[in-house]
Amino acid sequence: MKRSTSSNVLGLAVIAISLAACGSGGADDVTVDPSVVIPIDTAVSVTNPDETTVASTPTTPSLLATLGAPVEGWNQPVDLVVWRSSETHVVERPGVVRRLNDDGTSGAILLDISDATKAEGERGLLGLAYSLDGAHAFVNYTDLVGSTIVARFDVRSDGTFDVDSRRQLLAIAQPYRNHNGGDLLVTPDGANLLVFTGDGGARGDPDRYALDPTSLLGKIIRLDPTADAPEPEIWSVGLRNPWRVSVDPATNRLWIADVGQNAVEEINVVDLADLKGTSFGWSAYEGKRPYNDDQLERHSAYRSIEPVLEYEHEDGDCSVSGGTVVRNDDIAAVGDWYVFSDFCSGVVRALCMDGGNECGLVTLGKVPSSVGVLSDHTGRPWVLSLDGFVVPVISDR
Ligand SMILES: [Ca+2]
Repeated sequence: MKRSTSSNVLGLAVIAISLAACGSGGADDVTVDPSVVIPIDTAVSVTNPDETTVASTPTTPSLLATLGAPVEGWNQPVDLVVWRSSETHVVERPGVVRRLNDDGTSGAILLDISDATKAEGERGLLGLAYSLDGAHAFVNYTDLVGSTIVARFDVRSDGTFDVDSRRQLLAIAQPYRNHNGGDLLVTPDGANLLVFTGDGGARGDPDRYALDPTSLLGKIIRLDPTADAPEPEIWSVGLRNPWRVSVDPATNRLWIADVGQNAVEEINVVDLADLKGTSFGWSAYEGKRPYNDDQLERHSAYRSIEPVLEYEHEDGDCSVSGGTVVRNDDIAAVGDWYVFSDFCSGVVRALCMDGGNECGLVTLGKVPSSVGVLSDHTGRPWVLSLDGFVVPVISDR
């Protein structure tokens, strides 16, 4: 999907002239209605299929990106993580981590814990993160009774995991089968391992865990990545089922896609430096809509983070899959473009944010059963499909 200054202005100029031509009836007699002509240095708005606008000036945010060819041969890929800034590894939900080759094919197996987890429903090996030096890996999976486990492994210089080095850092009992969250990341300063948990499941947060300060469900939990027995520290509350998170290294902002209940999906952005003490609202709110009134007081004790984007369950959309900001020299981008998808509709979209303001929303294509869009070590985003393939986001030039 192209969104560039030149094509937008050109399109408008053609429309302006043809309208004038229709009115005048002859090429020799073309007069251009000044009210239709839009000077090139004036901001104009172009409505796109998602009913949002893209401002069109020489400094306009723009994105020249599309979807490449799918690459098959994967088994339920759900996470994609950069190792040592030089390699990219992919998590397969049944319990395997493999290297991503440059062409998108699956490379060597680096970890296999398929005997410790089971991929069913929303369970399995769900997340992976590395220490900055790549010497340690942190994984998040559901064990054979469905509890959430965060464990650490030593990583050898060839990228393979030392399975005997496994150390369990955190275990959280899950009251229901769904909403296990499962993402984790190490902050760019290397000082924090953040674990993202869901509200424990069922529907509507029946036991009110998400804003309960005594529960580890529905939270962002900070662990000391260097500790053998880290004390969990709650940094944020109010998440329902955060599904794929990422940090934009250019801005140090954390992007969280949080799956909604029956009405709205949402995307949240927060500076990592401002994360501690925040609430993402659930289950006092679903998106910006009040949900459980009895939770409003709990939510008000925190700094509220409202979604930068919410979209309704319509036209097949029903479950957001985050999401990464495009930072790749091959893909022409002006501005901060966050690429994400919806698992139900498969639609892959890019959202432009300028500070706190939306500056565009475009559709790149469709990937069935898309469970995430994440950047490799070159900054290229890949769309992961639970159906067993990956799709690169490529230049549309
Ligand atoms: Ca929220």
